[in-house]
Amino acid sequence: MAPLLASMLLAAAVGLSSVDIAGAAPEQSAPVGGVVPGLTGAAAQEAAGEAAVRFKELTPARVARAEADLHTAWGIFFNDNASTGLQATHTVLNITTTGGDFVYAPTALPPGGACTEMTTAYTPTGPKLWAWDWCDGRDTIGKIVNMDAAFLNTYTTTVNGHRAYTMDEHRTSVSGNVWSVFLFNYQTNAWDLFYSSGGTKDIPGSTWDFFEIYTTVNPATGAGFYCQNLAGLTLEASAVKVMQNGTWVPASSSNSSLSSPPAGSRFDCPSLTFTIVHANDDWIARIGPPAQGTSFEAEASGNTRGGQAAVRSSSGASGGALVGWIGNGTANFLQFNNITGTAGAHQITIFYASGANRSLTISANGGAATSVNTPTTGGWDTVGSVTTTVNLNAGTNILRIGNPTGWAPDIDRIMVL
Ligand SMILES: [Ca+2]
Repeated sequence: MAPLLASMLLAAAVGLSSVDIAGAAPEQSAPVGGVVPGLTGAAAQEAAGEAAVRFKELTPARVARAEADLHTAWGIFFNDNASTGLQATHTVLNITTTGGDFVYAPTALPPGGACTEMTTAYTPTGPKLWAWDWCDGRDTIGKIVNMDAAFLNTYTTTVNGHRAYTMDEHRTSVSGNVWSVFLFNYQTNAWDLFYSSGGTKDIPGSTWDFFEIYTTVNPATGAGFYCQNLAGLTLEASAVKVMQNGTWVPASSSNSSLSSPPAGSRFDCPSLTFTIVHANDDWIARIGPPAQGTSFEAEASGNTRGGQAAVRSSSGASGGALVGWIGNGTANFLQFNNITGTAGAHQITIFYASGANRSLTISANGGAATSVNTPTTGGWDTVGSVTTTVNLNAGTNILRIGNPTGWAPDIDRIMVL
């Protein structure tokens, strides 16, 4: 008993210090910070409203009513009930649904007797994140937050081109089976506590449920209302990990199972597609075609590379090359000379590789420079991305990337929308 207890305590203790996520991810050694602001108790129930009622009524009888009011879902089921934690990075969309539809993408209930199921919900009253408490018969929403501007500014960053938050739920005390959920605070670089609960879990199973809907078909379109609400948008969940024997390991076919990606029509949305980017820890749902941008390689011969800035080969980069030695003074810069666009604000996605937390500045046509944080991507040949907005003129534009005070990351390409 003693060695087992010791290993469990060790697992709980290292839960926040052994984090290892590739890409634009939280610091591995980030400390525990403050508490995520949000509603609890009766106010949480009130704020969730019908969204919570529907979720709770997920019973065989309800599913049998599928034709009139469809519920369906798809996700990972973990094999290992001895796990003591679950981590994942989840997209956040600014979506308000119509027609009474709800989309949960995803919900996360770790294996191993976890008390809390984190639910990312798109509802008729906007996007919300809440913690279901399934222990000791509470079966209630323990805490809820609106994923509004304040939330986005604090708890999200750009991961793989999408705005996303990172959660970590793990057992924080073996005694009493206490589980705590943390969100990574990108302002303080600490893990803020979202919710904590203990006791005995009283619902069966555990899952990381990527996409779950309650929808009604809109007669005007023949598809679920949500299908129109999310048209053209992408949901991604990456870096899904479970803690096994005290170590975070990616969700994989050896520790979890799933069926083949279902057809969108099963979800009353024929334009919905599911992609397993990497089994089983990286998933994408997309409704309709992705936004089409124009891509410009950093190493293209028509660009100007000032000072020490130079092309280098990189196996992970688009075109096999990127431009390094940018910044650390204004002389070392990368300049795109032929960016064509329409007048006005354009979304620019910068693809870069960096083995360290850095930043860059970007300016258009000699105008004021905007500073953009570029967190480590986990290596100098690992490409990640950040998205910013730049005002362009009609016709040809010049975009300069630099960093007057420190080194910038190595730039692979930019994509202009
Ligand atoms: Ca490139």
